[in-house]
Amino acid sequence: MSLRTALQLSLAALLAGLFLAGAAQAGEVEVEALYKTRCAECHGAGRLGGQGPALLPQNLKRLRKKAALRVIGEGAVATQMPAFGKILSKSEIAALADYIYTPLPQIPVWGKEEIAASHVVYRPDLVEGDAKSAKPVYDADPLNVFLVVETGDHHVTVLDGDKFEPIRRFRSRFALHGGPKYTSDGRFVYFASRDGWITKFDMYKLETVAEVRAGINTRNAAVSADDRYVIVGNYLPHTLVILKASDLSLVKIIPVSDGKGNTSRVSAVYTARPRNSFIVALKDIPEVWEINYEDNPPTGFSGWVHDYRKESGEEPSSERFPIRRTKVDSYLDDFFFDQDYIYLIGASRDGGGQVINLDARRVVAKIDLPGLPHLGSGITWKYKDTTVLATPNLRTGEVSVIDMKTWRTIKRIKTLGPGFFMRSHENSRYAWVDVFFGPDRDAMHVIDKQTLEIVKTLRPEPGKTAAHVEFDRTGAHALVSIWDKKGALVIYDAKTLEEVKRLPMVKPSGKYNVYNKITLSEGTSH
Ligand code: DHE
Repeated sequence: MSLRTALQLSLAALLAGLFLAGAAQAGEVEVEALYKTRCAECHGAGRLGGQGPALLPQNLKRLRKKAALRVIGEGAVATQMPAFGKILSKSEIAALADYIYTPLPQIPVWGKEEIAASHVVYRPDLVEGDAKSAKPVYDADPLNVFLVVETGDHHVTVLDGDKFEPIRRFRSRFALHGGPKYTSDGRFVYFASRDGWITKFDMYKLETVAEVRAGINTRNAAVSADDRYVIVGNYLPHTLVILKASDLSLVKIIPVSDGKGNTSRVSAVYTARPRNSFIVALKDIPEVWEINYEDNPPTGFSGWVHDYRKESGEEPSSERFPIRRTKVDSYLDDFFFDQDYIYLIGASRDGGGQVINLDARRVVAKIDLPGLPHLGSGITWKYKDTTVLATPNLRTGEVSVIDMKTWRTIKRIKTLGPGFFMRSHENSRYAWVDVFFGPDRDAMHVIDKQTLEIVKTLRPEPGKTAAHVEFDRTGAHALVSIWDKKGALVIYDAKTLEEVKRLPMVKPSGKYNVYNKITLSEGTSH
């Protein structure tokens, strides 16, 4: 364990101790007993989740305590969460809220047995996919279908991308986060929830095939280029979990450690198709990992040594999934690849960007990136005789445009506030960026990719956050989310920038077009 982690844990333990001592002195509620009778059935005896979400500070980070008090008192709409306001006193509700924001004394175990016990195959007949001649159960072009994740009531809408009509709407796991990941032909898709659930869904039959809980607090998941494996990166516990993509059974758990006793959360894991590998950024160890998933990993390739297990003295259970570790200048929170997957462009929490050559295994350039760039939603396009990378910024109201030959910032486009998501399409002259934070969060900027100027600022629904754009297959339409419980999906003509259609939706967060994702369009996230 690193010194920083140790200090954090001791501080957390101290605070937890102070809280418990205070509560005991006040002789108020027996909060553990209260939790057991009122909450454990759905949220798990150990607060690790069950039918309801996990109630740990790490999983609740995005729910303010005030909102938690309200949910306990009033219940949550469109969920099984009942209202306890009439059964429990105000102090009991407050004690429960404090309790669920108190860290557990130690990182809970989520290993082989727990993962296997959570594994369910609902449709064994669909595990391998059925006949190659299989057809979707709907008429729409399966490659121009969108999945729209509606986080307001934890549902997903399958949307016809030609007619912009919903085909099916189904309940998802609680709090999906990150982009769902399609197999290379778009037939299946994998969702990851913040609570660690991975769901495999059949895009033709519109049925859930299998589910497994791969972690307690998960970052994201990726699918191998050969469609054989799904990898899951966790915050809790500090692991990477490799699953068989067909039925989601467990293949391997990789503890994330530097071999010297320091463990780390996973910032994110992505698939690097041309490299037949997964790339992993770590939050607490300044390293990038590359994990090869071929049956016969390249041998004459210098550095393809499973040095983590060698250093840690652990016996390798098999030589599959060798790890190649690259030291980086600081912890990576967020990153982005060039289209050839040779360079990784990373941003760290202390600011600035670094370019890592994945073949040379070293940092080759620094990038001038102020604030907190959100490289995860960076995009690229051809500009004059070069290719540029553009990224919004979570802290400052600007989009940085970087020349990928020289790694110099060639323009900082001022926006009305910090942005979260940026999008374009090969066939569109525009790039779209939201203004996610501040008084102008209902605004959406449209940038001309050749003049690098904002040409229009749309306000799809004044007063409500407009965020996250995705184009249809041909780039003719851009779909914008109105990020509100009484929200909508607003479809624009991508050339005239006029609204074409509006569909009511419940806080639609991201939307993901099958074709753009499986062809790794330069205008979208991968
Ligand atoms: Fe995300 C993607 C990290 C907060 C909505 N977000 C991602 C990815 C990462 C990430 C690493 C890429 C995963 C992938 O697609 O495989 N997100 C983080 C954070 O570190 C951060 C800032 C803090 C946290 O709570 O984890 C964060 N993210 C949020 C939100 O608060 C958002 C706005 C609402 C929510 O649902 O949680 C949010 N993140 C999203 C969305 C994507 C995403 C919609 C997928 C974007 C895409 O188009 O691919």
